[in-house]
Amino acid sequence: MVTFEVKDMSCGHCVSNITRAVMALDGQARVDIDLAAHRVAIEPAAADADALRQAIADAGFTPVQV
Ligand SMILES: [Cu+2]
Repeated sequence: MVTFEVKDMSCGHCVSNITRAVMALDGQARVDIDLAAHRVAIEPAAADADALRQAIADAGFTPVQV
């Protein structure tokens, strides 16, 4: 499990953008997002933590691994 705090994730649109970015990188990943807590928890199938962080950053967000 790889968990990020994403403080600039603020609405459902952000949630779907982040989910799409992660799934584009790793189509078998499980993504669990808690919008209120600004937490993105990912159970990757193939991608490593740094690739996941980069994919979320490329989608326009600021992920910090926790
Ligand atoms: Cu948003």
